[in-house]
Amino acid sequence: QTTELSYAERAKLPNVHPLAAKLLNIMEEKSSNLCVSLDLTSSEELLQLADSLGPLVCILKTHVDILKDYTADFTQKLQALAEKHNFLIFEDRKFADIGNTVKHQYDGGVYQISSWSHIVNAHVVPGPGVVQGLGAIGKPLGRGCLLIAQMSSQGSLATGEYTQAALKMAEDHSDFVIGFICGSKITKRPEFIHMTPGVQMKAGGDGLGQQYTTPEEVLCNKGSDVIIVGRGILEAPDRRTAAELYRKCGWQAYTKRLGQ
Ligand code: 5IU
Repeated sequence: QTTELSYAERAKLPNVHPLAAKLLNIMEEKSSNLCVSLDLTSSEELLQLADSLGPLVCILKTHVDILKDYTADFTQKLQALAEKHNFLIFEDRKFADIGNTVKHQYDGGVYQISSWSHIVNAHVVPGPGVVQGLGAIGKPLGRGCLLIAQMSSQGSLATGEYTQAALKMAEDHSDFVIGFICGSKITKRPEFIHMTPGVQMKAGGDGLGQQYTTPEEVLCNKGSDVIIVGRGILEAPDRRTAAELYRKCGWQAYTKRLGQ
């Protein structure tokens, strides 16, 4: 019988990445393992919702390239909200090129992602160069990266040996990689954080390959740490009420897992 560590205990582990520790402490403080995915096309709407849902979430996930009206002012304001409500920003950029190219994509271009996003993610298909390239930019800034070990979509090729290769890449670069996007826990090492998209109150799909699992299933049975919820909140009649329901459900499932 191994006893499961709490988020707070994991934050204190000697080998934990400082950003992972920060996230684990935020989760404990706010009683939230909810990452909201604000897949919206209007900056104003996104910022208003970030202000309203901020107190309920540990992470706010963006797709900055779907905004129709992006300006640098948007990221300034989002950073201010992250400070105000104590959440981390995760730009779901899914880098997937050679090291030299992802360096430019992370640091430069229109969005200058490294300057405002605490967390980014990457596909492991290019091999370790992708993490090394991103790390060259992100490490000096104290940023962290999630490796995509599995995907929530139907027919995903990220399975089996591919998933194991993602784990190995994370272990080899634990000074920058803080965890995984995955459907279920892939390593017992408590320093790594597992985050799972494709979460709604009812299992099912969206007709375009997305597959949904419930918060209880993801946190209790699959052993993941963070639920990522988009349309389950965005398409609810009252988004704040829905977010609070996901937060509460997620926290209850986590405490159940701890056996409390
Ligand atoms: N997302 C997934 N599955 C994945 C990965 C990312 O759904 O495997 I990697 C993103 C896509 C979207 C959000 O931004 O997470 C889920 O949104 P919905 O909860 O609306 O399906």
